[in-house]
Amino acid sequence: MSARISVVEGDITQQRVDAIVNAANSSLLGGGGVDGAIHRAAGLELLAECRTLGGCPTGEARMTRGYRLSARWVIHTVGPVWRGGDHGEDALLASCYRNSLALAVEHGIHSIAFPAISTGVYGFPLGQATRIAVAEVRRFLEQAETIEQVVFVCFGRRAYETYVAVMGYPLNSLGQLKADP
Ligand code: AR6
Repeated sequence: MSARISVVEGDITQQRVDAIVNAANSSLLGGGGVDGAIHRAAGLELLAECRTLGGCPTGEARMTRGYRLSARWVIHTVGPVWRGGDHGEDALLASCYRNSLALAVEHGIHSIAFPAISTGVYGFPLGQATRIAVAEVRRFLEQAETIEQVVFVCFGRRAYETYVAVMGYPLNSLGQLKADP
């Protein structure tokens, strides 16, 4: 099971996978953070296709082509804004992962990369978001045999170390992986 999930530190726009997931807002018309990076790398055709979609509610996902990205597809999902934790944030974040993976299965996607949805501008606490991400992906993969590879792409050392710890990999005193996952 864990052979199908990996954690890397880097930029999601550079991932060589079938689909990358975008942490979008409900307009789907671009923004800052990973959303801005994906739109910049994919080019203006991505925005043009997004305009045809009519937005996306929080917790759901929509798919477009990847245009100038090496990923053929972009799955846009809208994470919850953190409002203290009592506004359904956990369940909404979990549904972002499930709905993104369900779209991937529907479209025959074998490899998919996720950013840490909602943990930037939307303020979701990183540790809690990471536990939800890892649990949902693990659960989904138990019944989705067509997905061969899920990559968690961490932007920066802190996110990387959090994912590695939640995945249960041993780290040495320098915070490096002792062995490949
Ligand atoms: N590759 C991978 N991860 C990245 C990259 C990148 N190139 N750039 C940032 N991250 P955020 P959110 C990480 O703020 O919290 C946008 O304006 C970042 O370090 O991008 O879901 C949208 O339009 C953080 O860990 O998304 C929405 O309005 C994670 O991606 C709003 O932000 C998510 O941070 C969504 O907020």
